[in-house]
Order: sequence, then C-alpha cells, then structure tokens
Amino acid sequence: MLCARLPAIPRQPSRSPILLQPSIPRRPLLALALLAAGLLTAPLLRAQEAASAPAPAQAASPAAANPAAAKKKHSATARKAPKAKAAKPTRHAKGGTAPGSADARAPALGQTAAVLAFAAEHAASLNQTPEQIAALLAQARILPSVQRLIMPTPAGTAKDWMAYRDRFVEPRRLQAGLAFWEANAEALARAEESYGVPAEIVLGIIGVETFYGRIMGGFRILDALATLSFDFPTGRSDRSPFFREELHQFLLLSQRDGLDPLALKGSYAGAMGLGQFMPGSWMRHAVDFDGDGHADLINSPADAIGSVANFLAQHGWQRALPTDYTVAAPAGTAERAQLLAPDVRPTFTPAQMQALGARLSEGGQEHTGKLALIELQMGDAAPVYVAGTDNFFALTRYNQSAYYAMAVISLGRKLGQMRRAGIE
Ligand SMILES: [Ca+2]
Repeated sequence: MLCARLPAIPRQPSRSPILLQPSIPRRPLLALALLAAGLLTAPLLRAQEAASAPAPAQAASPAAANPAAAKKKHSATARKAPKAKAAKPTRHAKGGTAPGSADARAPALGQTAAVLAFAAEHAASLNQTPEQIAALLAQARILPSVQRLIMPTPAGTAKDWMAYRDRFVEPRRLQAGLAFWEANAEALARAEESYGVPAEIVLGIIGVETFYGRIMGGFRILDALATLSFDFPTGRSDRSPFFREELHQFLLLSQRDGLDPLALKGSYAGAMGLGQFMPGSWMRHAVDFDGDGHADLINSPADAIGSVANFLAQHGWQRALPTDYTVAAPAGTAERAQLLAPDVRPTFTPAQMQALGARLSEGGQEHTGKLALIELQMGDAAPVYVAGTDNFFALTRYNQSAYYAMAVISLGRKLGQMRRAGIE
C-alpha cells in the first residue's frame, strides 16, 4: 500500500496497458497474472506513484496503478524482479523477487560522492557518524531491474476497468481473502471499532497489495532505495529526492525498531509488508495492534490490519460513510468534462452534480458532503462511472489511482458477500 505520492490518479491506469488491453489474451496470462498481480500490481503502482508526484504518504502501493505494466512484463519475459516474486508466492521476504542476472552481477555501490553527501547530511538525525552511514550504504547494490521497473509503462493502451478488476476479484484471491478474514476476524473487527474502517476495506487493500501476504516483494530494500536515490534512471521525472528521504526514513526505522537494514525485503520501490508501506509511512502510521510492544507490518497480520486502518483514518476516512454512489454521467461532453476535471477529489455537491446533468442514486442525492465523478474506462466500450466520496478519495491516498481504489472496494465487497453467504 502505500506510498506517498498523490498526484494524478487518473494517469496511472493509463500506463498500465497490460491488464487493460483488450487485445491482450488475458485468459492465458491469467494464471501468471494472478500470482503476479499481487506483487506486480503493488510494486508498480508505487513506482508510478513515486514517479508522479509529490507524494505523500502512504504506503507505497503501486500495485493497482500500473496494471498494464505489470502484465506486460510478465507476458513479455517476466523477469522483472517484482514479477518474479509474484510468480512465486512465498512468504514474506522470500517470496520474492528474484533479481535478474544483471542484478546478481551488480557491484556494491561503494562510497560515492552522493553516498558521502547523504551520510553527512543525515548523520545527526541518525545519531551515527557519517562514516558509519557511508559504510552501510556502500554495501547497497544498484539494481538494473529496479531501474527498469520504475519507468512508466508505454502510453497509448486503452484502459479496461473490467480486465483490471478481474485480476483481483478472482477465485484464488477471494479464497485467500476469506481465509485471512477468518484467521484475523478479531483484529479486523477491532480495527473497524477503533478507526471506523470496515473489515472489507482493509481486506481489499491487503488483498490487492500482497495477495494476503503471499507476495510482499523480494528486493532488498536497501538496494531498491539506494538505486532510486543515487542512480535514478533518466527518461522520466526525477524522483530521487523522494527516494532519498525514504532511504533516510528506512534507516531511522531500522534503528528505531532494531531491524537489520541489510536483511529487509520488499517491493522494487521500497514498500514492505502485508500492506506495502513505504518506510516513511511505516514510521508515521504503523501501529502495534497485537500488543507485543512494536509494530511489525511484515510478520504480524494484526499490526498490518491496524496500520492500514490507521493510515486511512489519518488520511480522511470517515466512519460510516460510503465510498461511492451509483451515478449516470451527463450526456453533454462539456458538462462531463467539467465534472471530471477535479479527478478523484470530491468537489461537487449532489445538487451541483445534478445541475450539470449527472443523475445520482437516491443515496447519492442525500449525501451531505461533496462528490467526485469517477470515470472508469472499459477499453473500447463505453466507460462506467461512480460518484466517489471523501472515503473513495482516502483510498487514493494509499495509491493514487481510481482504478486501484475501485479494485479495493470491489474485492472487499465480494468478500463481504461471500462471507455473509457462508461461501467457502
Ligand atoms: Ca505488534
């Protein structure tokens, strides 16, 4: 989940040609894609997020955002680390990503000028000497696979919400979700009580991010963050300042919680654990929810559940507020464009939306806050729309993509239906 860049949500989906492409033979790829999806998605998104803007805060959950990209890679050759991971769903750290042969040959970073400057800058906050910090960073490797994965997916592919949704709302992930729910029902109920975030939403996020812990990423975090901090690839907007701060947060986290910075693994963008939190999000939003005295987002499902709920609460989630309402978009192009302009940010009252020609459900008309018109493209077919609330917007703080948010909502809803129906 989570990372920190909020900017433009809409664009991510576009980058993800993979899932979205109608022309792609999705079914054959599905088996791989499913596995991979968990990881792939997440990492991708994060990366994208990172790429896009000033990010914020959350966990880095790139997953959804870049569905297309993820798929492509797979289908193509599939050697990207994240994918590799995906394909091999192991637990935690292992699951991962096997760095490619180029990665295996990557030399240690060494004490470059940039490393020495970073060490000097952060020595005081880390309460270490610059020499100690430089000695640690010098052991990081610059990974070619990370540099590839951070790049945006080629544009031009049609977005396809249903294809994207099918990557996540599918039998195996649903079964895993029901089992996770059963195993962690107490923590999920307590998180809802404490933070107002329904179990279905937390389950949707953890399911989309990591397939309930099956795909948490196999990149060594130190390598991933050092690569993106000190050798960010050219050809896209430079996000290295963001990653240098995440590297700083990673070192602070390791020190605070007594973690081995040379051992922690996660996504190619540096996100870790069941909810794929970036280090900064872990520092700011992780909570100890199982009472053992520290927040462990990798090994403790309860801590991950509480932390995801806390993250959303800290980003505007409101108890008992729906995420979205049914809506028919205005027929007029100009009116539709006007409503879509603010993207996922709730901007219009129900009355304003209706005045522009949108037709809200009864619940939507009675909504007391503002709404956003969310467009989900369907490949060559007509797009579908929902009216997103502040809670829909909060989900995009985890990952800045309307497609991501809708996938989380859809997965959670389906799990809720199945659990209530007693489906196993
Ligand atoms: Ca704990």
